Amino acid sequence: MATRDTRPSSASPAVAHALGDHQPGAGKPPHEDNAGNGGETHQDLKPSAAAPQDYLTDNFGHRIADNQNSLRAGERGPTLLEDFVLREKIFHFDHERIPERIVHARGSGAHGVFECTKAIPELTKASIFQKKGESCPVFVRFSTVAGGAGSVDTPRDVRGFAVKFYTDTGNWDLVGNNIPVFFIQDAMKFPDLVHSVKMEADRGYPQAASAHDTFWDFVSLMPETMHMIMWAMSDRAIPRSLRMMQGFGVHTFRFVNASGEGKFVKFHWKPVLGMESLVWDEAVKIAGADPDFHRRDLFEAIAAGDFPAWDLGVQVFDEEWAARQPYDVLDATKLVPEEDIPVEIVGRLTLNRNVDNFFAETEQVAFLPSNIIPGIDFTNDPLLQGRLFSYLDTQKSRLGTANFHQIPINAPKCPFHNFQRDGMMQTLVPTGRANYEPNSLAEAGEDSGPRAEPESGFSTFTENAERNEPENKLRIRAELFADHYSQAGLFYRSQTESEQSHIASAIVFELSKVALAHVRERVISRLRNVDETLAERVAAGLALKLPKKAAAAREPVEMAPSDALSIQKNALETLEGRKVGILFDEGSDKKALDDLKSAIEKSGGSAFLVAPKVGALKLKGGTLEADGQLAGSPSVLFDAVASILMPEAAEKLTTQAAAVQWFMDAYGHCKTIAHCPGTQAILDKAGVEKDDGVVPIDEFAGVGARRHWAREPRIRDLA
Ligand code: HDD
Repeated sequence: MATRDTRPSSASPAVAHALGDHQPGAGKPPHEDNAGNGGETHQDLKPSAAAPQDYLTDNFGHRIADNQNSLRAGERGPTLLEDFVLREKIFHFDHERIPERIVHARGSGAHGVFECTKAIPELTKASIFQKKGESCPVFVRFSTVAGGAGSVDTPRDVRGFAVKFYTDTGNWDLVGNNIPVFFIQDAMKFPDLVHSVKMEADRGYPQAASAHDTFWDFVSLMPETMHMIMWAMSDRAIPRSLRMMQGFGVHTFRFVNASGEGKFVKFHWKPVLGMESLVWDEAVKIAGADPDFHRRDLFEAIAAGDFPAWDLGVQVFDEEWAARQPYDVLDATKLVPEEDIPVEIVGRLTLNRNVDNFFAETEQVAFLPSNIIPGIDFTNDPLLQGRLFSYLDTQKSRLGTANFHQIPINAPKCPFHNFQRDGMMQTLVPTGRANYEPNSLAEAGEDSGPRAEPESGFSTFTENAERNEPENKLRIRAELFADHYSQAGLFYRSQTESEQSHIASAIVFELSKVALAHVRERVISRLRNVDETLAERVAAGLALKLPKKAAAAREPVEMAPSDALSIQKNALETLEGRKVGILFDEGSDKKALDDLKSAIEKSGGSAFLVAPKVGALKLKGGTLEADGQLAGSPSVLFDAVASILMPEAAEKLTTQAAAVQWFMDAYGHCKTIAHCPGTQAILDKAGVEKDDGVVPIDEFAGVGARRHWAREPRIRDLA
């Protein structure tokens, strides 16, 4: 088998002589052979003592003598077709890309571990929930939905939250989002939804944005989207970090215990670092300052040993309870309020290892909602049922072969054996003749292969009232699916005043990008069913007259507000996992900087030093190098900012737009600004007014990195 080793090699032209096989002009070091390039391209060669695996080879194991020059007929002649080294290299390069995911193309992944923290054998026989302390490896991929693989990390969008548990009874893929409901109720509408939100078909834009005609046209005609629209227009859709967002299995699934009893279950991921979101203006600026903001944040946190973690919670209920609710639990546009069915924490997910290779792991990972294990089962949610087909199908088109399960990131970590054989890119080498069943080859002393096992094998839950209904074949939705507004209103009314204004403003922003007047109007006419005040705010924000209220297929019902749905009501007062930017310049007090940095680190945060120049600057009490240059480290990249500046330095910085903007943005994004008295000149220039979040350095610890939302109405007009 070919050794694929691409480690960089150390230089020694002498080896080429020893090998004697470089050409043309054997006898001269290869870099002197580079006719026409002034000898500037030089070959990076191994010393003669190098082990065989250190040599560069082609894919069939032939050692390569020259990795710089193609084979040509003479010094200035044409390149020869016989150059198999060149042809193989270019051939492989030409095929490096595989089709990107049709949705969720942009993603970031990491390895980790899931540990059961509370055994629940009475609810499920799933092996990972049988014993406290039981654990299994996991791979998680977070993603945005609408943009292509190279798009930015911070658009307003839903985030995918897909977890692959490699359990001892096979892989379980919980392919969820950071929002507990979905836009549509039936998989039949998925291609339409996705077409509408992606770049418009004729013009090829906008990329990674829902603020355009076709999306809102679809939304305005599909009132079942309204609940998810509330979430997508809320701060949930602009998370500060992948480490600081919740995750949800979305659908109602089933738990089945060892006695065969089934209960409904909904899965929740609760971030240990708490929830945190960006301000819209900040998200837009981050897209320019660091398009990889979330990917970098996740990678760096794991690399630094700050392993992000989530608690796995379950909401469990039975069919009788479900039947009494004013919504249908099989409808993916509905949630079950935590106040009605509390979330019970049963496990913890910790991401503790970055991928070794982005393509091999994050790009090739294939999640399948159909991957479940004994103890967990599907329900008749029509969206889930459609997904069970779609993901298997898409993997074949993306990864090119029915053997995609053999790619290491997709293969289970428990044994797997069956009678499936052959196919493109088959990498397993099964032995023996038994590739069918039943067979009696054992009687001839041969290996007869594996057999089905009714006891521990997966068996579908059957005592299911939903499945015992008359078996008419109907293209129809259940009655309660027609209530499109009650939970949209529940979400809106559960938010703080500040969060409500963010939702209203986001809808105004998106609709202001919609050129079709009738679409704007129709959206507002639907919003009147969600909440009259929201509809009024949006109409006023667009300077439109409030249109007639849209007819509702089913009159909404009043639901008690749920605090669990608000980010701000659940904000943690912590510096943990948060990043503080500290601005300094020549003459700043080094001791004060060191003290501040260590206080931040002691509280679990990280400090990032910013200065106009990154090289060693002379400070009072020593020299210091910055982590980032001011122009490349805008304050949008930090959760809070601090500055320690001499008055002269601050005065000088008042002429630097990057410095003024640094404070202006931190203030505008409602962040804590801790400063020394010397900074005042630049604060004045940036229009920073004193408030709860603008504090002297020594009060920083008490205020931390939380946002100061009360400041916002003074800074911008919100709808
Ligand atoms: Fe989906 C990818 C989540 C409905 C069809 N979906 C995909 C990913 C996530 C979700 C997180 C990315 C997985 C990864 O990181 O590789 N999708 C959801 C959720 C849904 C949902 C939470 C509703 C509750 N999806 C949904 C429907 C269909 C699809 C109704 C089709 C009928 N989804 C796909 C897909 C993708 C996908 C086209 C693209 C790439 C892939 O599957 O592997 O098959």
